[in-house]
Amino acid sequence: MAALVPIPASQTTDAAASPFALTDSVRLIAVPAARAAAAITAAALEPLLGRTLEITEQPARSGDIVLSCLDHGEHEAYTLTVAHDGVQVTGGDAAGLFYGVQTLVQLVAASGAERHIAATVIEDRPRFAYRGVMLDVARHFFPVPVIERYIDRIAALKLNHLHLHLTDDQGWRLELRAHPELTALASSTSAQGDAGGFFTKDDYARIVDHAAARHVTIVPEIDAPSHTHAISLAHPELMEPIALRESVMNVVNAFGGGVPTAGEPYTGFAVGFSSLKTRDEATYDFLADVYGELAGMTPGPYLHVGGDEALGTDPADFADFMNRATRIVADLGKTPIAWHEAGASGDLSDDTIGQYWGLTTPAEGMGEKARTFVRAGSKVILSPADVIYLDMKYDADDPLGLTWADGPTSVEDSYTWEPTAIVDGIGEDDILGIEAPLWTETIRTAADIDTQAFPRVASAAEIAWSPAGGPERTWASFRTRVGGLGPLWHRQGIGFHHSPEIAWAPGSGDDAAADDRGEADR
Ligand code: TNX
Repeated sequence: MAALVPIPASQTTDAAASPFALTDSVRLIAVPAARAAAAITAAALEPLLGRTLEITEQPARSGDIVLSCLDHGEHEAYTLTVAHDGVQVTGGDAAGLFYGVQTLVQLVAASGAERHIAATVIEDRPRFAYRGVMLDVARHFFPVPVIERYIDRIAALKLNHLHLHLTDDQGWRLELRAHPELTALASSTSAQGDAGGFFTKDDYARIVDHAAARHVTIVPEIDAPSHTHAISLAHPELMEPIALRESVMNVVNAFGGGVPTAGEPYTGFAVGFSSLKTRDEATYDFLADVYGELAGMTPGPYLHVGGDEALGTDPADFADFMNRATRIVADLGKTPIAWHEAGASGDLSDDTIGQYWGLTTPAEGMGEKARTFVRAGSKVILSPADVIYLDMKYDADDPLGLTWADGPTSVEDSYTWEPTAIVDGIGEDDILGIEAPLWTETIRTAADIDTQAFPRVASAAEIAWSPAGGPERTWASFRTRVGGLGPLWHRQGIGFHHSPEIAWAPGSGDDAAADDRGEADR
């Protein structure tokens, strides 16, 4: 059976039936509603086939690939039927067809020199509605083409949300008409003293459109009240004095980057030293402007207000701040998302979604904070840092990445956890989904993103999409199936980490990486 990731909800294969042969006469048949999917199918299949594919509305002939879409079917679900005389992909809706096409691309990629695909019937639908990744463009900035490529690659794994961490101590990365001084004064550097950058409003619109065409929703985050040192470069009057607590100095001593200093860009890794003035109305006027303009630029339902690691903010002030910030967002017609610490605030907008970033075994109090969102009638997104943080090292001696979250995090670690087993009292129906964040303190280039994300982002995709407990939902199966994607990823130019844990198929490239790791004689 071909290697599919994420593994479908159900697949039956008749080993005795003749396979489908992808011959030179294959055409793509698509009704107008399936045109977008047909173009994506053609773009994905043509490099594999080495020729262009005809797309037509003509009645199908034997041997064609037929793409169609139900009028009122199940959101994101699809059926894919492969028989000797043709292939049919039927989406419950346009998103479902898009996912069916991604499955077809994996089947074709695995079809070998003979281009034979075994007869099969796949009926598939996601486990969780929210299947996300986060990219921190504040610690290091990445331009639009890099973001678009990441969107393409995650969408191919049936992930459907990209959370952009747009602001932090190290930079403000989104141009706003109401406050152009933020990007003018606070975007020119990144962590480690690297060059910065920002998205213009046009850039952001391009990202949103590119994502929408691949059924990916952009979730923008303006982190506050801490992680806000960049704001101080443009609006020192909104900021409390820098709080140089012991934990800040420990990070400064371990990683360098200097002591955070008022009026100067920060390029180190310390957290929790900055805070907006939470008792000053000017802060809320500023946030109302920022959220208002951002909401207008963002067609998706969510706006992330941050709320993590406000270590220098008084707890009562933090609570008041989060209560007000989530209400401003809700009043704009958006659903607020906040990191789980905000669960302690007591009077958040009821619809606020909590994002849990503790470990798979919650430390004291963390589970309780996450449960408050559920008690208010809302849901949580799970990002347990010790298994899904893509910025953790794979191995202790990796040049990239951090280790604070019980790292290193092997590919097996990233795969072998169950969302309903993390926080007591947070079960299947309380979980909106899962998200794999990539914080970028040590991640400086597009190639670094590839290395850290692939293959572990495929673990996140399978946990988010595939039903728990299926016969193939095992590490033994996954390490072979992901290995089967190696040649496709290699052809697509993804510089994935050739982890020795994975059974990479021939053609996955970069055998030298295995040699470097002393795996040559395996
Ligand atoms: C914790 S997790 C952070 C980030 C860092 C990350 C590094 C969370 C909500 N905050 O500020 O970048 O660790 O792994």
